Amino acid sequence: MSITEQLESLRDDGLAAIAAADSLPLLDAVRVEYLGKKGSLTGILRGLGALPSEERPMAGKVSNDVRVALEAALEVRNATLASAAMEARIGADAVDVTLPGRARPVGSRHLIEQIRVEVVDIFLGLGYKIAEGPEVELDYYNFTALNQPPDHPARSLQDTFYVRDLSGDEAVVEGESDVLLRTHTSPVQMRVMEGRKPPIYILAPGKVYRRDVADPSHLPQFTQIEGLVVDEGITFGDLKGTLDHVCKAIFGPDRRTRFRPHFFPFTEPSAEVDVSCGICSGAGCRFCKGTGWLEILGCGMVDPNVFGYAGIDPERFSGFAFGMGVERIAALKYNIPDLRMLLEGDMRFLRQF
Ligand code: 2NL
Repeated sequence: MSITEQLESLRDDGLAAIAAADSLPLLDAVRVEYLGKKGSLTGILRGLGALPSEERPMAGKVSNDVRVALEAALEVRNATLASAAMEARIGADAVDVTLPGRARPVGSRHLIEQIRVEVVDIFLGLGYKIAEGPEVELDYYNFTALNQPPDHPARSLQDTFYVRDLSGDEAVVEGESDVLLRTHTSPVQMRVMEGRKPPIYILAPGKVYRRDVADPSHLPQFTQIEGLVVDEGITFGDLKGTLDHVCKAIFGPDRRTRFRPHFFPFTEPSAEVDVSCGICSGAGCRFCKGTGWLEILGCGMVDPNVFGYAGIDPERFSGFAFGMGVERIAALKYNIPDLRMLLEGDMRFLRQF
């Protein structure tokens, strides 16, 4: 095979290899194979000097033509592959702005919290201040100061979570601890009365604890809202007017209230308040067990003994107090058959509110 034929064969192989290279690294490998320092064309060029002198000019021209042809083909192929690679990168990174977004679940206030805020707002509108206190309380503020002396049945171990010191520093005999989880928020109000002079218009919302097994109408931990007014000349009429307004604000202006005599150790006289049934408007139905009424809170005039513990002169001041369970109000307002549903965290239930 003449040198010209060798060069033309090399050119054809090279052009075919360039056309077949389908990526930039492969194309570069082809370039090195033919035009690199140890490439096949370079090898031939080096051998030109050994040719007879009459063949050299022709061989020099043809090899130069082959080099130019290969370089031109490499350049064209390189441009094609580079733009294809760029297209691929752009395609892979592309953001499809027409895709629907991923919806994030939106949170909302738990029903208990909604009602707590609603009731708090009603009392803020009447000029009351919010008071808070510890959930781990002294027996004195939870019971004794509220007219429940140490032998009072409501203090029973059965009803109260007593807190024991397990550090070993102070051995507390079971049943003799004076620290407990508050069973109502009344101790908050005792502390306020002890700490400042009337007039007092306060609302004490918060968690309370009772040693109950959870069932449809009881929870071992629930949310209570208590209120306390102490001023000169406060009467049972003020109590009735205030709570009637509050019940209408919570349940709606068409609801009526009634006050039934009751007993609490810390108020005298005491009453339970019923609101007319929202299902039958008072006619009697299954929801109100045929009575036409739903019990929603307890209240009364502060017992003079309680004022005595608080250092308030019962001859000069009088007052009323009340307490309601937020979970119970939620259940009545939304027809919830079992208080435990409020604590289970089932979103299918909670999302309704
Ligand atoms: C109920 C009844 C009530 C009170 C709470 C109270 C607080 C002080 C003084 C006097 Cl500091 N009374 N609180 C009074 C009557 C009833 O709650 O059924 N709660 C769920």
